[in-house]
This record gives sequence, C-alpha cells and structure tokens, in this order.
Amino acid sequence: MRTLPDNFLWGGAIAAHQIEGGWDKGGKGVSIADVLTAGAHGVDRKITDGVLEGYYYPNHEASDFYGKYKEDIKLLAEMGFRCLRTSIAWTRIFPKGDEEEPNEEGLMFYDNLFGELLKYGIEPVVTLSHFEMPYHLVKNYGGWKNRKVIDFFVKYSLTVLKRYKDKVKYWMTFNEINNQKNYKYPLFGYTCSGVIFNDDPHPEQCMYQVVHHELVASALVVKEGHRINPDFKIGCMMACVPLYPYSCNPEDMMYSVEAMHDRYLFGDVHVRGYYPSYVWPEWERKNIHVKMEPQDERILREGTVDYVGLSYYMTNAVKAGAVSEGNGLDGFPGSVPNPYVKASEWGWQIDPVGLRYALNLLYERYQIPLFIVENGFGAVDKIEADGSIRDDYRIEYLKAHIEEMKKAVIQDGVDLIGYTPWGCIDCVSFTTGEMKKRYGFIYVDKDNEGNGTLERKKKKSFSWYKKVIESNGEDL
Ligand code: BGP
Repeated sequence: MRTLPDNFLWGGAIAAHQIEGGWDKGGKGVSIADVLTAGAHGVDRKITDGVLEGYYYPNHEASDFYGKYKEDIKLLAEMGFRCLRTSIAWTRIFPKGDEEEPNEEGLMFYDNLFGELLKYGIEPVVTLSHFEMPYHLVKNYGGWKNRKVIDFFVKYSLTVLKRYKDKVKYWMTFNEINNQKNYKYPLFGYTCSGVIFNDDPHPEQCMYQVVHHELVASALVVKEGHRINPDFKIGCMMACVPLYPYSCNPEDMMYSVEAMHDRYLFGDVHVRGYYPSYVWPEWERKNIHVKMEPQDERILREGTVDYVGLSYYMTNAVKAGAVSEGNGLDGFPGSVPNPYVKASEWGWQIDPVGLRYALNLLYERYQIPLFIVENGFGAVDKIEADGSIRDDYRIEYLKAHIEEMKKAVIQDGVDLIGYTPWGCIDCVSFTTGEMKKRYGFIYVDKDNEGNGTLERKKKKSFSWYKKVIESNGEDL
C-alpha cells in the first residue's frame, strides 16, 4: 500500500507583513503593505500615500510574531511541524531598497528566527517577496515598472541567500506572481508590484512589462542562488485557481482553455524558461509591446525553477460570454457560480476534488516537484463559554483537501514535497485587512479594531493537525 513519503514536509504558512507587526522596529523601513488601510467585510482596503497615525493597525502590529516568535514556534513544534513557510520583509534588510549596505539588525532577526525553527528540527521555507516591497522604491522609482528594480531585488535576494545559506534550503521568489493579472483590482497589482496599473494609459501592457521584469529578476535569483548553494531548492509560487468549463458546450470548454492561459503563463516561463506560444498572438492582437533586453532570453532559460509552489483555495467555473456577478468571483472574467460546490462566507468556492485536479494539471504540464504552500479555510471563530474554540468547519475543510491531495500522490503519482496550510497562526487577512477572517490552528486574541491581548490559544484543530502529522496523513 503506497503512502505519503516519510520526509513529506507537513507544516504551515505565514507571511511577514501579515503576522510580524513591528513595522518600524529594528531599523525596518516602510513597505507598501504598511500603507494599506484595514478593510472590513465588503469594504475594500485602500492604498494610501504615506502613513496616517492610528489607521493602519493590521500590518503595523499584526499578530506580533516579531515579539512572540519563540512562543509561537514552540507551539508549532508541539504540533510536530516539519517546516514553516514564511517570508522575509525586504524592508528589514534594505529599509528603502536602494541602500549600499543591508541593515544588520534586520538580518539578525531572521538569523534568530530561522535558528529557533532549526532548534526544533523545523525546516524554514522562505518567500523572498510576499506582496510587499520598500515604499521608497514605489515613490521614487515607480515600483516594478522600472527595470532598475530588478537590480535592487537581486541584491536583496542574494544578500539573504548568502546569509542564510546554511539555514534555509527551500526558497520561493514571488508569492502568487500571477495575481497581478487581476490588475483591475488595484490591491492585487499594487501588492504584487507596487504599481497601480489603472493609472497607466495602457494598463495591460504596463502589467506585462512589470511581469517581465519580475520573471527576469526571479530567473537571475534562481541562477545565482544555485551558485551560492547548489543544494538550494528555489521555486516559483502561483495562485492556482483551476477554471472549469461551466458546461460541455465546446464554447465553454474553449473559453476555459483560453482563460487558463492567463494562469499558466507565469509557470510556463518559470519552469520552461521561455514565453509560451499563446502569448505572442495575444500581445499582437492587443497591441502590447513589452520591452525586453537582448540578454533576457538567455537569463530566462538559465534560471528555471526547481519546484512549483502553489496556493489552492478554490476552483471557478467559467462560461463563454458571461459577465461575472460580483460574488467574490470577479477576478476571473466569465466566472459563474458552480452549482456543484458550496462557497465560504467570502464567496470562495470550496472544492477539495479541485485540489487533486490542480495537482494533476500542474504535474502533467511541468513534471517537476510541486509544493502546496497555501490552502485553508478563512472563518470567523467563536470562543465558547469554557474558553474552547471548536473549529470543526476548519478540520472538515482541511481533512477533505488532504484526502484529495493523498489521492494525487498515491493514485496519480504526483511528486509533492509538502503541505503548508495558510495562516497556521491567526494573522491579518490579505484581501480584507481584517483579523476576523481566521485560518489558524492557533488563535490570536485580537479583534478587527486592533484590540486584544495578543494571547495565543490552541483551537480544536491544533490537536487534530498534530495527529495528522504524527501519522503522516494516515489518521485524518
Ligand atoms: C493568498 C495570499 C496570502 C493569504 C491568503 C488568504 O492569496 O498569498 O497572503 O492572505 O491568500 O487570503 P485572505 O487572507 O485574503 O483570506
């Protein structure tokens, strides 16, 4: 009977700007995440020009992982975590992004953090850019629109790759790099790249220019990274939302194929090292001209990734000619509700089988290891009179997804490195800027207004996940 590999990396995922807080501590500079306001359900987060006193509680204090990481890691170790995915805040290392020398205090913080993880045998899995960059680079250079930012990013990345070369083996360049395709929703484009695409006379061209710069930067980092330590595993990271055809009408089928091109583009370049054939006719049709330097082709070919990291939360169904209905599916043109699946309170469609489908799609296409670096259920948790938090809905969601993940590995032969559910410790929600949309096994006492003691509490899912890890996914 086949099982998951013994060295399967069970763990969880967080990101610097959503969990650390300490936004101005230890010499850290202002990042774009620090100038986003809190949202509330139904109200968009806002991108602001500078820092308004008292209005930015979400990222500014977040869950204070900056101050409490030792306490948190102890709890993760108790659950039996084999890895923790987190990101490095670029602004702790280069506060403005264009300095000559890095900030030693910032480097020390991650030395201590990774050291603490390793003390418990927990492997750090590190994203170099998780929806943030120095605000200074946005204001003074125009974010990723400017080719110069490639140099700043490469410098920052090589600084940390060298510094942590004996502590960190698994890296990823850009978190959910494909999310900037949703550029009509400024939050996505802005956090991915520091650019508000709608302000540009040709927003789509601008988005592809940015994407090109990031793909070149990623390839340079992969290539140079392997020189620093040939054992490094450096991956890309994509939001994987498979788009089903709404029906077997050939028009719907073809529409979903075209819509998936949008999702695949990034993986195709990261993994194969060149732009896919469907890009050129599309750019021609839309009169898109992306400036490329002669050496870029070579750089892309030389810097292909070692694995594909993916987040998986949902699938969507798309219908030829449909206009999406404003139900949380707006990011995908042609999206319509899928009558066969339920959705969360935030409109994210819950589809465990879709995870097996996603893993098959990606593995068939790329034939390199995959790593599920995000998956999970955002929900409002209730503290019972006896102080317990009975998050059975979360257990049910994760259990169903792990079952399908196992089928992909055991029955379909997908090479999967690990599984790190999102927000293993409660943190600020990215899309809403709220605390109340929680994913964790560990509760953090803080509310939407930023009040609370920050005390940690184990939810019911804590002991459930511990048992899952202990049994290598057998006891669900
Ligand atoms: C992904 C991001 C994460 C995370 C997650 C959940 O897109 O990579 O940063 O936040 O989604 O989303 P949310 O927090 O909006 O529920």
